[in-house]
Amino acid sequence: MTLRPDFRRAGASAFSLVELMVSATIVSFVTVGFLTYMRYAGISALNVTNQAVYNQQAGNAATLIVQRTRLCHSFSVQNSGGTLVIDIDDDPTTDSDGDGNLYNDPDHQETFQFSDADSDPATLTDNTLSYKPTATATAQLLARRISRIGGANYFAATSTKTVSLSFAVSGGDNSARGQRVEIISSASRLN
Ligand SMILES: [Ca+2]
Ligand SMILES: [Ca+2]
Ligand SMILES: [Ca+2]
Repeated sequence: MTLRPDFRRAGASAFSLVELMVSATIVSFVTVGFLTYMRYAGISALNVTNQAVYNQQAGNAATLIVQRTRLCHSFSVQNSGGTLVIDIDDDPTTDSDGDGNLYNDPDHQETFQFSDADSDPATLTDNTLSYKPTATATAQLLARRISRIGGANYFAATSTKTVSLSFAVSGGDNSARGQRVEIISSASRLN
């Protein structure tokens, strides 16, 4: 007896149309799953990057306010807590106001100001924090999309030496999801 391979059965065991359709469906599911993962991984990475930017922006602004306030010899909170004006003595060897104190001269003023052009706190686009290094200097933008934290004023003098600081910077001006960083701090003058 001679044994021969069954080529007819071998041909019948190749992929059928149904098997091809099932495998194609599985490949489609895997592809869609991978693309979905990549999309949300990209969004997540973007959110992390944006949050870092907001953190840095808010932190830098707060640090500048604290550092400059430490150097002033007096300050005033104006505009219902929206403006902080600090008085700086530029020359400790000169008593420019002639009162016998070398360190209390109003040689120049610096201004930190929270602005809301449309007077609507809910529209964040025009809510800004700016800094003027002198009374006549052009205002520098420190942060955008500012809002209050609760009902607290941005600035509040807690004593003649210390001013409290409270503000939030929110995201949302691009495709990333809404993010927010809150700054609650205080600044004290050393002079
Ligand atoms: Ca002086
Ligand atoms: Ca003086
Ligand atoms: Ca507004």
